[in-house]
Amino acid sequence: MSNNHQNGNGPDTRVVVRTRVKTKKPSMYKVIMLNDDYTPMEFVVEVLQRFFSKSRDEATQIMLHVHRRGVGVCGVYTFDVAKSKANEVVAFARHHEHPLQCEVEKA
Ligand code: TYC
Repeated sequence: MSNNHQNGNGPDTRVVVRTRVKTKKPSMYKVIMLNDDYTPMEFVVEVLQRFFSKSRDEATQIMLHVHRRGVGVCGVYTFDVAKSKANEVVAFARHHEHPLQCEVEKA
């Protein structure tokens, strides 16, 4: 090929290919807790401390929010961690014969 037509795309043009250097950040997912009429408030507070590392005060605030509004966020995690925590909470509640429910939704 003649001068200034190095790639056949016309004069003084180049094809630039840049390899991706960084990996994408993982999507994040909320663990949502649902209200019900039977699970004791104290049990919900204990769950929030045990599985979501909340202080007693934070756990109480979240529990009261769920009690009043019907739903609340326990924490935000990668998909696998969010699913595991939601499953562990429901299993723990079942073990204690409470109907407490947790769901996972995209943040
Ligand atoms: N509503 C329950 C009660 O009055 C308390 C409760 C709060 C239950 C939050 C579930 O996710 C929940 N005992």
